[in-house]
Amino acid sequence: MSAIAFSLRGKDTVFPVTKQNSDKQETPEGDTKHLPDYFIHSQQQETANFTKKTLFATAHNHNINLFPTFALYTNHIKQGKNIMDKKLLVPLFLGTAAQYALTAQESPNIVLILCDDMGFSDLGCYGSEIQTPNIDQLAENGVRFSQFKNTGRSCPSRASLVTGRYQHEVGMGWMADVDEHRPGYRGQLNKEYPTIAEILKTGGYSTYMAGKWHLTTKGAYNAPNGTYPVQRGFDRYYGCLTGGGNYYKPSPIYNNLERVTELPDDYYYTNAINDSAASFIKQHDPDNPMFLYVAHYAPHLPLQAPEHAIQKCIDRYKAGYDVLRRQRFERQKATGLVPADMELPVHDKEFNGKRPAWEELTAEQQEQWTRNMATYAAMIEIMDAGIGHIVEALEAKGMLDNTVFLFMSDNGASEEAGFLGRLMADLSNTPYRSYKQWCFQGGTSSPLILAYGNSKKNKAKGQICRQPAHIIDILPTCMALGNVPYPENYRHSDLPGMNLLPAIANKQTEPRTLFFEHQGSCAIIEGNWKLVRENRNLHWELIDLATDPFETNDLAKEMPEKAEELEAKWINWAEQHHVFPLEDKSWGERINFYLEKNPDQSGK
Ligand SMILES: [Ca+2]
Repeated sequence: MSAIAFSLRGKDTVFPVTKQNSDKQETPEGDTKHLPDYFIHSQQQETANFTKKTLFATAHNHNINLFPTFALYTNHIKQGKNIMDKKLLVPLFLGTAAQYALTAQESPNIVLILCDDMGFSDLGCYGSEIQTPNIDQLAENGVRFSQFKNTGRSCPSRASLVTGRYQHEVGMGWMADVDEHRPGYRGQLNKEYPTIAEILKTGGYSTYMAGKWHLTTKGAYNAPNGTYPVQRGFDRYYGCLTGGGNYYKPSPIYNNLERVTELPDDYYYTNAINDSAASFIKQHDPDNPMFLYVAHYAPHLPLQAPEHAIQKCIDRYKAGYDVLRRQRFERQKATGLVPADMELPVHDKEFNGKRPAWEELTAEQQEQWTRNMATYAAMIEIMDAGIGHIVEALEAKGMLDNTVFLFMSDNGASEEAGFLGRLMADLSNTPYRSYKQWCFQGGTSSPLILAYGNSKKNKAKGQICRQPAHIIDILPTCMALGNVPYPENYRHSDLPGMNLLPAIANKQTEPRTLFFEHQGSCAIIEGNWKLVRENRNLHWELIDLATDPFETNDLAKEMPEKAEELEAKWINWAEQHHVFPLEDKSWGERINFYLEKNPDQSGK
């Protein structure tokens, strides 16, 4: 089917890409080999020196050995412009929060928290042994989604999150590493489409962002080109334009449009993000509603955490992944996140036909896996603790009762750390198949929690929402929460996503079709049916999600007409969203090819 479809487009040159060889060729987005030069000394040196002195002094005064605190970032942030809009506009908007479970007398503050490469089962409230009490508290006060989907990769998910559109439509069909000068693959956001910050500002919101942006093309990391966070609607920004590559020395870090080139010895990026977010809250004028986007790098590779935090977790991983995976699955069934009558699958397909049992690993492999998994868990627990500080900052400011939190991951857990890494991701993505960057459930499934700070405002407290949701839905949901309509001065008002507030109020949402594509891995979900393929050179698999949510049974040969129907719909979507032509080159070859072809990488 697919071979015919693509040959009609003249795609007769095929470069076979299997999962195995693409693993070797590709490099995760956090790899420092793809980052620009660190420590660019410029006219901002004076600022950097001031910052360093302030950071060291504050750390010393608070007797902190490992982590910078909340206050450390205040001085970073104070150097930025304060352009808060005092006007509070509350335009009419159909389908507002007031109609549904979450109600408020005024536009609520919105805290949108995104983490990076965290699997479906990695939160306590999604079945994990990883201790996430602060996120679990949000889940207890709010609603957990069991069928929330992302795009399977960082840049595309972030593009969809902040624009409410499929990634290719806004120019982020692949990664920020190169501007391919193709409409769907510019490596940054198309300025024709407003961001969530630009939209909410028109409703009187003050807008802040801390963390990983990943929506500016790499060629512009050293020179603001109109696509940096404060150039796309955020009043204030502190964070790294890319993932950062290193939790102790991420790069390139910006404070608004100023490059931050020196960091204290005790710097840890996850804490810097949470502390910056808390600092923005402290400085916020509560006369305006606040939109705060907290974009974590954790628990993306590299595995880096303080030793004491790793040691706190290490004993629980000595049981091995078979026991832990079973325990996670049983908790998911008990909670209602997966059907209670399902059996836990073993995804042998992802291990060349035979996934090893824990007992089959060597003692050295078991020890290494245990250490790696404890480090991964520690990275999530540190993130969770910082989210607790964000909640405390809101409470101290008297803003908590009128704040809505949304928490999610940009894609499923990654198997980029080799064989043992794949066995980690297999646990993280329990019970789903496959990993980050592929369009199977393990790559595109994430927790989604939506909760009011004041649990009394959330009539659906503690419930599981089983209706399908997608990362394109977050923007229209936030618009509905804030009573903010699509700005008249922008084109493209036809948002593809939906407001999720009716779904959490147990109102049945309209049936719809969801689409996926990343590096030739493609999928379409319509009702209970999913058509999915690992890459464009492999056949489509037809899955009945009603009976087989873990994607173990391919029905394509039994139901070819259904498969063809869904494939035709996927092709129609792809043709309308700048997806074609698909690119088969490996990570490095693809970047080099387009760099040579398009010397202008300024993104202007
Ligand atoms: Ca990611």
